[in-house]
Amino acid sequence: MLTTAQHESFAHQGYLLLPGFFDAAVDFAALRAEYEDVLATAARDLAARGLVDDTHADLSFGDRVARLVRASGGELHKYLDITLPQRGVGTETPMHAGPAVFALMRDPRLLDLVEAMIGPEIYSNPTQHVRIKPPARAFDGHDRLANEIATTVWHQDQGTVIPAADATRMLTVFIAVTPATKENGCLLVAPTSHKRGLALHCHNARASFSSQAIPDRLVGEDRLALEMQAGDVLLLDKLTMHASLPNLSDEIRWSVDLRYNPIGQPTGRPWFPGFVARSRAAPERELRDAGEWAGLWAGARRRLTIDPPATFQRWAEDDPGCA
Ligand SMILES: O=C(O)CCC(=O)C(=O)O
Ligand SMILES: [Fe+2]
Repeated sequence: MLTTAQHESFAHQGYLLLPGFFDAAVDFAALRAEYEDVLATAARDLAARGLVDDTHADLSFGDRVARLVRASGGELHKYLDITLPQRGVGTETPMHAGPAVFALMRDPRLLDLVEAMIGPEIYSNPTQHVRIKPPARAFDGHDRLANEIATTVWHQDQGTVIPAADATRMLTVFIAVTPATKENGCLLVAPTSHKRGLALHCHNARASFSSQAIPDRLVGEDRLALEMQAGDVLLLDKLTMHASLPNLSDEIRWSVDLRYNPIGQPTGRPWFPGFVARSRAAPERELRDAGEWAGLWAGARRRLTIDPPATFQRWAEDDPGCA
């Protein structure tokens, strides 16, 4: 699946870009169709909740996302993402766990790639996102939303899971559903930064949502904008520092980022459900039913409504290194 040179490049650089891994027109057709429905349902639900005045059914997918995310004060993005939020989960908190996303997470070619990296006993880590980023101009005058949705601050994925998972071999798989360019907000990576270990992350004061960012001085000078075509896949080491640029184009930037780890290792988000994506040793343990997967998330939502985790964040907001 991967050449020795590719393995070596990942080990040295902390990332590996695989151009043309998927055929976007073919492989993302079901995902796109599913999201037409997700968006339509979200629009109706937001209107029913009184959060938007208009469902904007006449707009194209991308324009509709841009209009509704702004009008709903960011609430739309909960419906589009494939995880629950890190706080404030209630019985009605929306999220998406549908069959096309599930099929992508279990795609045999993708799992072959993951197997080449972490071995054949593969657990789908619940640290996972569908990101449909509207143009930044959709947020004009609404900086909080722009900072939360339109860009991603510098971070390491290991910093987004609890320390119990520090020894876990977690691999990030970033899938470009649309092109990701410098103009529309592609990823930035700091090559070889994974060799420096886990960096301090500080509270990001520009977002009301509690995200933590690596202070700029710790990122270093070497920053690479990784442009991707639709269908390209990027692997990231859990310690590679990365961020994203703002979307300054007129169209959405859409990606799916997934994580996998060997079965039995802590995911770092024990209150969210993962599943066995592939097991050569015990294939009967694989989860193959999208409905069951959605059920796991529904169960997590019920539990989180009653008993939310004390904290998701590793670093205290008043960490002395952040002063
Ligand atoms: O898409 C983005 O802006 C951020 C993606 C990311 O942080 C990841 O894939 O781990
Ligand atoms: Fe990340």
